[in-house]
Amino acid sequence: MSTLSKKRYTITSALPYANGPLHIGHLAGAYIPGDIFVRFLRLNHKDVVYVCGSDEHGAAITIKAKKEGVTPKEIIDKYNKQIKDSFEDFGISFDIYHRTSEPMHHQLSQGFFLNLYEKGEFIEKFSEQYYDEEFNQFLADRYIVGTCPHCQNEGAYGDQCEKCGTSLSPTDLINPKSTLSGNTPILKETKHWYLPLDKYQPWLEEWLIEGKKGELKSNVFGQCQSWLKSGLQPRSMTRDLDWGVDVPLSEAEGKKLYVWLDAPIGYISATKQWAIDHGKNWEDYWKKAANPEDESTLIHFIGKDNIVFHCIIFPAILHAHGGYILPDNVPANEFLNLEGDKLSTSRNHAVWLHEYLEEFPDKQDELRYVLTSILPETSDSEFTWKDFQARINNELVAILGNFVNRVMVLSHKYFDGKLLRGSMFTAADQNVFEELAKYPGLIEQSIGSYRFREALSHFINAARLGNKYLAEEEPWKVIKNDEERVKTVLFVASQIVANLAVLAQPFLPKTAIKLFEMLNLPQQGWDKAGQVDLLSEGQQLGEVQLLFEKITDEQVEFQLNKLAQAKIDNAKAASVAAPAKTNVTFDDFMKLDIRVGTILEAEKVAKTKKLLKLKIDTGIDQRTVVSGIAEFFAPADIVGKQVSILVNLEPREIKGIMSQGMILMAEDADGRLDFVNPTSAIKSGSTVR
Ligand code: B3M
Ligand code: ZN
Repeated sequence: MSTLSKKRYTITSALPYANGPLHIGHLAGAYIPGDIFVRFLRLNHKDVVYVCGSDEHGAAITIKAKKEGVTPKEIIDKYNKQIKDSFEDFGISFDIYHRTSEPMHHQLSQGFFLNLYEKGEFIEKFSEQYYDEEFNQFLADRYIVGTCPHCQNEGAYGDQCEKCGTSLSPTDLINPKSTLSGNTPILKETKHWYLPLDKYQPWLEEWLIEGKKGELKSNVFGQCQSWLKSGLQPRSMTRDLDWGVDVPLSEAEGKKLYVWLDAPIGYISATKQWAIDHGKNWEDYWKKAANPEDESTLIHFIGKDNIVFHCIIFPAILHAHGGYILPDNVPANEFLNLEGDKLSTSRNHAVWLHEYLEEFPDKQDELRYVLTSILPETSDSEFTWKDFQARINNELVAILGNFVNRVMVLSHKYFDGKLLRGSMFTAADQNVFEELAKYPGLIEQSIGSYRFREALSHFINAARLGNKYLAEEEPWKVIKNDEERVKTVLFVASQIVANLAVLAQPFLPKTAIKLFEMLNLPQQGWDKAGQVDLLSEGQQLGEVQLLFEKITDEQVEFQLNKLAQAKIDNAKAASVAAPAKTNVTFDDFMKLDIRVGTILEAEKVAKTKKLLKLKIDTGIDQRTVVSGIAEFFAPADIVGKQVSILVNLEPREIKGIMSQGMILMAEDADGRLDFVNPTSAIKSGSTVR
């Protein structure tokens, strides 16, 4: 049975962490695809609930709160509102936007935990976990970073490497560091409750690998396959944290549920709240039914970094609990890049939705259009402002906008906006109707297989068809000698506009509304798409409205400058001096014997890029020092220069040369070096204190 032929749907888009504003990468990942899909289902009169909400727990929130010096509650309230507004502005049509901080969600998550606990599903285990002694805190998830053992990414988190997508445990990290203090953590014992994913592995293989082969997108299937291949491990479902859902066991006081246990349950609690608000039964959308035909079809729209949680961990939880439906599909997108670089919140390399709306008010559909046409469906893709301009100017303005505008303006000019049938349809008219009738099916097929870029290109091709028809029929010329024919041409062209209004609805909701208004036609469902009698003879068209405007070079320039400025600001911020190291005693300092020396000889160390071999007069003796300054100083330029040299550093062998001491260098944040030396000549061997 095709994905689109079911009767009921439960559609989710990933719950964004309420710890910062949204950018275009979010929209392109989980929200535009989800929204197009849902709008399409609604147009087909399906019983559908589309849920989302803020993910308000976990280290993502507490770390941000600490950074801003406010409480986690202040963070979630602030960003929940901002995120919710952005979604609304861009027409992401959730039936409910919930919050995981709601008491109802806490209860439901605790209920899930207790259900599994009482069935004896968890493994209870004392184990050694990383602990930050300075902050008196266990370090899980985003509180700990280190090198990923799979891809060597140095910024992998304690629960996941966002670069290769692998799910990790803190103890998997190479060279772990606390993100609180930057220190290397110690190990300390603590008790946690583990979900035995290894136990569910055979079931997962059957359900996911055998059951969904050919159904899951290949990027999703591939990731799942490789995790299962490397063997699943038990995963802790509890954390030592002070923010989150309490573990509902008296012996677990002070512990919280793992955020990735409670967050997906957020989809269910959101549905529950929506059902309460709308007199529905939430179980219809989540529970198995006696007759599988009656069960809802569950689809999760997410970004690729969330695949493991939606394809493996959450299904395992639902399976262990029992009674729940499982995801039918998880059409995850890859990542969107921006102007040749990864989108980055911390480096402010992003197009923020709230800023876009200030700079381009009323251009929400334009951004939806551009992002849909570059969705990272099968591999990473890239947003550039030049491309944004080109797609809007050459497609939305030149094709869709131009066609609609000509039809409307000519109809008003020649016939006061009244639709008249005129003479008989010609072969060209029949032909264009036949062509037009193909598009709804094409779009449906693309949407049903989660190929939204392709679906959008069918839509714009339908507009192209209209443009071509008009260009060939040339009503502005024909009007001079055959008014009846012009009536017919504009009648046919208006039917095309009406079809475009129907077809635009999943992609460009605001534009679709404008089109219906211009036609004086109520909104139509998908069953009307492809029909060529949506408008009847005598129909009075509404007023001409401007659909799209060109994006100017100045606007592009402005955006590019803004990104360039962010780069500069970022570099400046990065060059702020590192905080002082911990204090040392005066006695410790006095142990260092630093002297003024003079460089007598300098030469490059063979086969190295950075090293110079220096002969230095220390006043005490003449000695050899190997120093990593070759990238900044040519040997010939530094002979005779005075330097500060630590003379009682233990000799070390570097590239086969015994280095006796170390010369002191000043180094800036960009790694540039300079000597630390007296401003006037002073006798070699003078002490530096
Ligand atoms: N909050 C993670 C993310 O934004 C996350 C998704 C939860 S979906 C249940 O990447
Ligand atoms: Zn990795």
